[in-house]
Amino acid sequence: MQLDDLRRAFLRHFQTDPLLIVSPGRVNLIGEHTDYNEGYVMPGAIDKAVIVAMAPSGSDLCEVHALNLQQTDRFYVSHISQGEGWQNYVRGVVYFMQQRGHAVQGFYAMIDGDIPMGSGLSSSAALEGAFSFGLHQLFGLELTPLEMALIGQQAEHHYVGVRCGIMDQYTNIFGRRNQLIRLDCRSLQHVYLPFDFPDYCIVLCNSMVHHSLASSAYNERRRQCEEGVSILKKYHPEVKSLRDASSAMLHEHIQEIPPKVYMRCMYVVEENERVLLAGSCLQQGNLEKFGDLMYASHIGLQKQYEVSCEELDYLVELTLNREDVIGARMMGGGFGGCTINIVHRDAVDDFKQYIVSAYQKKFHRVPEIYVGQIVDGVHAVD
Ligand code: GAF
Repeated sequence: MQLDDLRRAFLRHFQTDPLLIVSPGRVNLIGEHTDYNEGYVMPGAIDKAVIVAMAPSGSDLCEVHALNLQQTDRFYVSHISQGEGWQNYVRGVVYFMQQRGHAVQGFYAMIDGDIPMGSGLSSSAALEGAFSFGLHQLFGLELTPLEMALIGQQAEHHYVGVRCGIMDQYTNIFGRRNQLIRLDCRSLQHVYLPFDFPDYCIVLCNSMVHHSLASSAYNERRRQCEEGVSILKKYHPEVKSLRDASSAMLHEHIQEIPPKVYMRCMYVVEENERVLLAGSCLQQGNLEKFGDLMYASHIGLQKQYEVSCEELDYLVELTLNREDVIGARMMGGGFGGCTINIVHRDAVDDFKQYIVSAYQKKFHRVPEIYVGQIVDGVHAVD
């Protein structure tokens, strides 16, 4: 549904003109599972978005329609409790806005958009961002952009139950057209790095699988990283998170660190180094080297962090003998969703056909392929 259709549907249903919010999903070029280890990431907002129409209800009531799912949620700002599924992204945001002292009032909302769910493009952060930004606009609240991102993350931790890092919410708020965000997840400071290569584009291959263990495995990885830190800390008190660890330190304590935990931690330490290197490659225009780092990241996610799956591995493997692909890797939390690829612009059509036919032959499932543009973060439209 386009914005104008959403505006009309809202007007028909609620008899009032809405504020319209466009809230993008994200891609991440490199730096996976580093955010909750206070490390580095390199994401950007993409041109697939959640769109939300909203207006004050004039009372305590919040009524939210999810058009794609044909579901409605109703709750009162004075009595917010956990709901089910997608409802928690909205309820959680409203709850934590209030907790931070912002006077949110009742509202009507309609949600639509084109971010495929479970694709690893973070439709959840887009939904959170749409509401934290939208309600801030609607009620003239005084939230800083960083606070909006943190509210989304709190909703995710305490209402949804995934102990995610800050990357997705941050990107949704701070995204900027044709720029990647190199974010330091400890200081929450970022620099923008131009990603504007006329000959290359970002292509996403959606495996169309979403394994159900994703959120429990995510929390387990996080716990394993914390276990690694608690062992290193005994000998290196300066280690507050894996951001402060080195491969030499890990190696030094290999006897004491359980093997799985060791592998997870080593991956994170190496991935942080890759992000920093990848930033220099971008600044020097060295896409070849950048692509090599993407492949190395995938191998780490597959073999050390063990968050990939057969389908994602195959999608990456398919690119290895193609000269028109600079780099490819699984993206996001893992266990399904998309791979991200940097592909020569002239070869995109051929690349699509090749991937679709090979993947379909092997898994009897048609992957969806998107060419992504890096766009601005969440914003209101007229
Ligand atoms: C998910 C999480 F939400 C992010 O915070 C991040 O950890 C990512 O997985 C893995 O890099 O998208």
